[in-house]
Amino acid sequence: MAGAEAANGTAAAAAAAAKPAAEPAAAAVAAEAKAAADAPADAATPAADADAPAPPPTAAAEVTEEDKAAAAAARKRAKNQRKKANKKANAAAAAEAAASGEPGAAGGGRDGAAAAAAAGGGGKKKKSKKKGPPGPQTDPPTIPVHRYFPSGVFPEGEIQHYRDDNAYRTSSAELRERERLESDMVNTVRQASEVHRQVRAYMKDYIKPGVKLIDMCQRLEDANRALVDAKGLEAGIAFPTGCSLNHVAAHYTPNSGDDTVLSYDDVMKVDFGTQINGRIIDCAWTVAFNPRYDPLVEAVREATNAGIATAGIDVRLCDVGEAVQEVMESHEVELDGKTFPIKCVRNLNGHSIAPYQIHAGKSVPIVKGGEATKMEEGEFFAIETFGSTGKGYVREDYECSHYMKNFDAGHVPLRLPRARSLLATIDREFGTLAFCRRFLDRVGETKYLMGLKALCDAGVVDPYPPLCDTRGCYTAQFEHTILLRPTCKEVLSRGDDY
Ligand SMILES: [Co+2]
Repeated sequence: MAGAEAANGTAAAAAAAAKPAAEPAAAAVAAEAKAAADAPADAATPAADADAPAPPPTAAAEVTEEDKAAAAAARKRAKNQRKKANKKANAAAAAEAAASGEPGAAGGGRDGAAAAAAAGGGGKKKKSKKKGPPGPQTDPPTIPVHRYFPSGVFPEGEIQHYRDDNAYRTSSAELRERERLESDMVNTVRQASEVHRQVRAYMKDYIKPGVKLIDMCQRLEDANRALVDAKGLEAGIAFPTGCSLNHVAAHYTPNSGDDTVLSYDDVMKVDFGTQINGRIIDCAWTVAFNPRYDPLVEAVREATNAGIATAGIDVRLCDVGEAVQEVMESHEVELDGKTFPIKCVRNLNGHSIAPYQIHAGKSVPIVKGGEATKMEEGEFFAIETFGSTGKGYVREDYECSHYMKNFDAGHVPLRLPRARSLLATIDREFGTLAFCRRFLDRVGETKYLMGLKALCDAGVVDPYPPLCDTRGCYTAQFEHTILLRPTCKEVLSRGDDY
């Protein structure tokens, strides 16, 4: 999820003005949608001290080679399983098209081998029993990731060592001891990371031109819930699935009735989150089928990695921004015979993360000239960068889908009964985590737009409308969640994909 520059009153006004032309034909009443856009979009990101409910420290858990191997094997099994399922589906479709009745799904020896490999790991295990190792992952996924880690220890992310004045941290026994106190919490967030990796691996086989975005989001969210073993606010989706297209950089997810279909020439940012005990993994990548966008996508991937490489304890936020911009703007992309410089989207940024708080107060700029505030030991950051062929500046536009309770809003008296009951639902289902209209639909809320508007007007809930650069341009994003451990920087959400 993107951090947008705070206090953007002008953007809200512009969005409201641009509204009528821009409304997608959703079920929403135009007046209600406009009202939502009129609500204060002022992102007063408070510096909240967020050491909320951390689990008590217990024995330190170490990731063994065995655990890593188990994780790799589980991923491989899942991949084989997906490949096999896809082949079967393709073969079945082909057979159907030929109307010959010949299934032809037996395929070659390779298919058989894949099937054997997929089944092999599990042997004759039954997944009906809670005990014992599970069989291969199903398609769609239904077996929680933790069942593949019977030790309860989840794989470490990518480790990057601190440099210069902080190089001593790598081998400090004292700091290592301090780290052990947090090992349960870190293991929890690693579990969320593993879920994120497996959800995206599953979705990468599914996301194709022609898919309806609302179906894609549904599938991704179902997979996320199943793999994390969702349970109320204890474990589940951390925020709505962003699938912003082209000049829309962030905060778009379909509302009900939105029939947008992904096309071969779209550039889509898939931004989704997983949380366990409020520990959020916020991680995103860019999907583009047409290879003409490769230079744009690569520029942003490199820029995000430059930001990650620069981040560290005592590093000034402005220095991360400068490093990102340096890399991003060393790239260009040619589209339709015209060369575009790739610009950083200067009013989008990364952000610190705290328990149940996606934007915890510190912004990580992606251009130079930002704040000199320093990153600190123990902090989580979402390092995310956005590149654009447009102006490199976003404003709010289109119908709003994303909302979130204001983390610092205390008790606010509400007169409207519908607002009060909606707030009760929000408190129960999402707490201070971000949600979207589809999530309200799914928990049985109907005709909630007026109540939602009242909550926004009262400042209890903030709307987060889509953030858009100029029409006709393309934007890309990559994002990872990192932890500044005492002895090293851990890129929690790193996978073999990005
Ligand atoms: Co984010």
